[in-house]
Amino acid sequence: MITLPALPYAYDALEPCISRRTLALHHDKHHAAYVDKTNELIEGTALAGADLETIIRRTHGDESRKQLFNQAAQAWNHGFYWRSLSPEGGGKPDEAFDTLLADGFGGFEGLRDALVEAAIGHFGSGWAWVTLEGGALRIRDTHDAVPPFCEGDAVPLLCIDVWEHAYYLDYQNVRPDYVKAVIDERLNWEFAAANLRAARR
Ligand code: MN3
Repeated sequence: MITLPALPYAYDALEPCISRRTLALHHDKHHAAYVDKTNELIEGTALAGADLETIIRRTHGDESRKQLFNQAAQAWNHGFYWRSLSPEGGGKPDEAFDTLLADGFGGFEGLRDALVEAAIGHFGSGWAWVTLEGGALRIRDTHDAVPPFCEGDAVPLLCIDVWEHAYYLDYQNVRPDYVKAVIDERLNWEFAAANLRAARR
């Protein structure tokens, strides 16, 4: 049985970047539906009782279980997305990232610009990610529901939901404004630092 994680902040905590209305619908309707459908699909199967990451890894690439993969992956992605944001977010990561940023992107601004470009440039529904791969930082975008750990050894550090439901009420079709507001004012670099420490243990 998969449960819907509570939002780690109040519905209005991310305003004005993300409105109370968007956050309430996104968590209580969209995310909740992915959790509910995952539970329906695993009931009475060998995956009942498995955690989301196990379900995702066991169904990835299996056309006959694509529906379950999509629902479980979206359930996982959204839990990660809520933690990738913070009312006190934005700004720059701490010094744990200095060498990684210098080596991979020539500094924080390089990574920021690459993340903006990936999130804006992704065609259709999907996700933009900051990942750790082979010991280096990388920016990725994935399509529809795919989490980055389904592609090689990518360890996700942060994500941005670029499905229209994440921003349409607040920004209509202007995805770039949503992306820049989230990155510059709400991205939770403390969460990224915790994920980085866990990946290096
Ligand atoms: Mn979403």
